[in-house]
Amino acid sequence: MKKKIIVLISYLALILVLGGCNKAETDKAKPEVITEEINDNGTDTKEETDDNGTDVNSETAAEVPYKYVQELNIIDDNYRNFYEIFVYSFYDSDGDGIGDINGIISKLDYINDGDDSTDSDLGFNGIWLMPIMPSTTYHKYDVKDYYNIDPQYGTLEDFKKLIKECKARDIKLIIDLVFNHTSAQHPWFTQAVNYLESLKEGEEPDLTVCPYVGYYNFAKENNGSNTYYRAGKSDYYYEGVFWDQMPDLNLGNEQVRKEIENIAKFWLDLGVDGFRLDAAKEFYSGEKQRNVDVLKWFTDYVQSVNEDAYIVAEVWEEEAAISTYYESGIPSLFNFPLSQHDGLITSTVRKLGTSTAKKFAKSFVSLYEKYSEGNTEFIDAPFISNHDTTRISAQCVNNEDQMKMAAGMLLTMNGSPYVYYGEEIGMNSMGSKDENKRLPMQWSITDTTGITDAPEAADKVTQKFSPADEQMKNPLSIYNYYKRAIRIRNENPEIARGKVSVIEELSSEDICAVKKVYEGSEVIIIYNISNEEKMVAIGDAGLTDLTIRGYLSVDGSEVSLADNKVTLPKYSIVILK
Ligand SMILES: [Ca+2]
Ligand SMILES: [Ca+2]
Repeated sequence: MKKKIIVLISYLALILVLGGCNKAETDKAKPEVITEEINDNGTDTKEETDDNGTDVNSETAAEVPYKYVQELNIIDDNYRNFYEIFVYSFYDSDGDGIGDINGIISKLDYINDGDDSTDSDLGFNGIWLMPIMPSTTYHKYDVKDYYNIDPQYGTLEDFKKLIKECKARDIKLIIDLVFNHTSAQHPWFTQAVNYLESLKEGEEPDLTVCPYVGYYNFAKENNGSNTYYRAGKSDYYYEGVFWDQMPDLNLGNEQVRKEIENIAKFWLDLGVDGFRLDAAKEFYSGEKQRNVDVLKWFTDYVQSVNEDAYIVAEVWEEEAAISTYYESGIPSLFNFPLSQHDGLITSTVRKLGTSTAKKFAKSFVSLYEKYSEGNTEFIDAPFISNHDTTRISAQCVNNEDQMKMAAGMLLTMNGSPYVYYGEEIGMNSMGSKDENKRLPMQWSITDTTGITDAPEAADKVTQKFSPADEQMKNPLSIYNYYKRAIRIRNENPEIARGKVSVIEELSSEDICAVKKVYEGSEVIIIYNISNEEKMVAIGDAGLTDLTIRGYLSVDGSEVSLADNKVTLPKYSIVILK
């Protein structure tokens, strides 16, 4: 029996529940938590909106058979499964409404508890923290001090504890490092502007008196550019590609490079495993080769400190440009062509345009070939969504089957996939406003402990899918889909590291079949990217004597293999070996 509960926590009620946690913050937009209908297993029954015909109930949920759990086979290298955390919205440990470092520590067991004998975590073995350094904004991409933790998030002592806890779980921890620009309140910038303001008419700046003038891109003319702003009351303008409060650093200045090296060394010495570099395309806007040179210098420096350090950069570009950036020797670049609503994964799942399953395989193999031209050792960094994009729920218009399928495709890609916090429970974003893509992690509706306030400018966004605590109890939830997908990845190192080829004779509009070979070991991955059951005669491709290593299905249906024929339920993925 389904017991339907209408849970509606209004703005006012939420404030009542949170009690004294928010004192001066009552003007902040709170996420309106509305879960339309929840049965006693926590499954969103979605009576009117379910266009998939999924009949999910606790009876079937409790009996989902799965007999393919394998031993974990995790290799200690830079092929990882990363979880991207926006600290502000993740978990609040001290009741001030803002997520913090101690909040992450208290939720590490959710990400990876470091104990293979239990099955209570998601299994991520990498974490990317969005910026944690002192800043003027909620998102903290404008850094005021590169050697500390923003007081909203905690202290360096808290951060050292987080590093220790991550190491105990074999989680690699990388942090966002923003050096295209600083905050306009960084002392380098304020000193430079003060100095320029002090110059007499016609007097030229003397870098031996104020070296910080050389740290930024000051000019006497703005040349009609809309990225140059007047520097205080001085006669000078400065470059701020993103915002007037984010002055761009002059990365050609040797002193600036030395500062950045010192900053990187500081964090590496604390124990971080590497960095995510923000806005690498804007180091020198429009000058690709100079940006490649910056990445090469930074990568060489970081790996001279720690040869195993890992770096991934944001280069929001198409495949040819990304390939060129790989010439820097940087280990990873985000695979933007796969991402977002019109990217390769979501457009294939939704069959947008001329997308087919076969083209999906051919396209990602061709992406890998292109990236290899830049660096044969590249580690792809696939993702579907991040803090700058719409969430997968929006990309798939809340179609749960397609959201799961997209996740399954991501988590069977080569390289180090990145999952943005909350995607594992299908969190919703709304529109293009950034704050609405960075909403509080929905841990629970009934227990508000640790749930953060929304960023101030966020709108009320209805969360369509159940919160984490409910989904964890439901074997057919999005959460449990992610968990199994990551588990399969952690069981089969070929998935991340194997040399890929498309099995053309088995691939079609709805079916995609690939082979991955890693150190002589071969797996076959077959995807049914359609809403119907499909039978694939693998014998037609000469594939015999294979067994099922694991599979993913969206509704608990089993994948079966008999007489060299695989039966794949709608939107399912099987790994054969
Ligand atoms: Ca807090
Ligand atoms: Ca720049």
